[in-house]
Amino acid sequence: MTVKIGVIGSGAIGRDHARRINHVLAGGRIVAVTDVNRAAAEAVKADVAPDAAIYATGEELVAAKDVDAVLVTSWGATHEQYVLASIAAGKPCFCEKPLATTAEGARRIVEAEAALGRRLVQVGFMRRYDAGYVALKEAIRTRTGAPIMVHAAHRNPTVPEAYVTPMAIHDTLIHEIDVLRWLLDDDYVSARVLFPRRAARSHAKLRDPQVVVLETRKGVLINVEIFVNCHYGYDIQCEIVGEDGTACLPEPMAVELRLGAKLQNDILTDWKDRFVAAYDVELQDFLKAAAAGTATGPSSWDGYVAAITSDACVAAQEREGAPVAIKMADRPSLYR
Ligand code: NAI
Ligand code: ISE
Repeated sequence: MTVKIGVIGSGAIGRDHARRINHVLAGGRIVAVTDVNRAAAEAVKADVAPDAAIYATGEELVAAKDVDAVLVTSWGATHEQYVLASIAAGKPCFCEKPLATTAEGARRIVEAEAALGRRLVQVGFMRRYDAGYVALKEAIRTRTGAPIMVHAAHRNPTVPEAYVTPMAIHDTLIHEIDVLRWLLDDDYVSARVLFPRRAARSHAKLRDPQVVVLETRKGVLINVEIFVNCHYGYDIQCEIVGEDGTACLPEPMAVELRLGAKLQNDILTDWKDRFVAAYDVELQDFLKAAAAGTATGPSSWDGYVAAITSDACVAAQEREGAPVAIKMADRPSLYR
């Protein structure tokens, strides 16, 4: 079966996901695109999705008879309305992170899906599909013994001028928030944020870098450095310290060079390249489940937990160094 997909938001990642569905993966076809900037939708149609009809709004696209499933890749603040529309239409929906920009918004999605009683939503937490993180999870299960601490880093070479301090949480740390609770099979109970001196490439509205300390229900202490203007590359690090040993996220494959009296290899500079294979696998998974009229993988509940945790981390930024408690609603049985 070929799942007919509509894409809402055809910017950087919308275009890339449309490309992979039409040109890399099996089982899906882009039949509809919409973007508030019509030129962006037209460019995606011209470049990667020639069969797509262009719709004026996301709501019309969701309602279209020939759209079987929806990809929400517009700006974060618009995700909730399209995910709710997809659930109301009974159509599987892949939503890029964040599921919603407020915990209440994510909760509304959880409640709508739970009321339906069937999973329709997959959130774009692609790291769960990255071969390195999958191997790390297996090492925790079979080799390191129970985890005690996690040391992680999320470094971007640069971010746009409009990127401000809370975005380090909502836009960037959110990947660690999801993947670390999945790796540890645990949940968070508190967050703290510490700031060293501001790096020279930062600006008045961005305190960069910062360190987030998360504590889990099982007593694991996690520290994540977020440094979004690190300049030298896109660098994701994760080390688990367990009872019997440690395990590190593998580096992406890179040719080792001996040049000019130096042993060296290149570091990637773009998230698109760092997680290219993971994006392929997550969307292949989405197509497979959508063909059966459902969704698997990171759920609305995971999106809700990420939203609650993000809010606590932003509150912790404002209370520099002081802990902020993280409290969840009860988990509906659909997500147990
Ligand atoms: P972008 O700005 O390049 O593209 C977003 C597009 O959505 C723009 O073309 C904009 O005109 C359109 N748009 C905004 N509101 C809309 C609406 N109501 N209806 C239709 N179109 C609308 O942004 P980018 O980088 O593609 O990010 C999009 C989403 O994907 C964000 O939520 C972001 O957090 C997420 N993302 C996820 C990544 C990952 O690693 N999983 C990587 C990059 C982005
Ligand atoms: C971007 O939106 C992403 O999701 C990337 O994976 C992340 O590394 C980056 O910091 C975000 O801005």
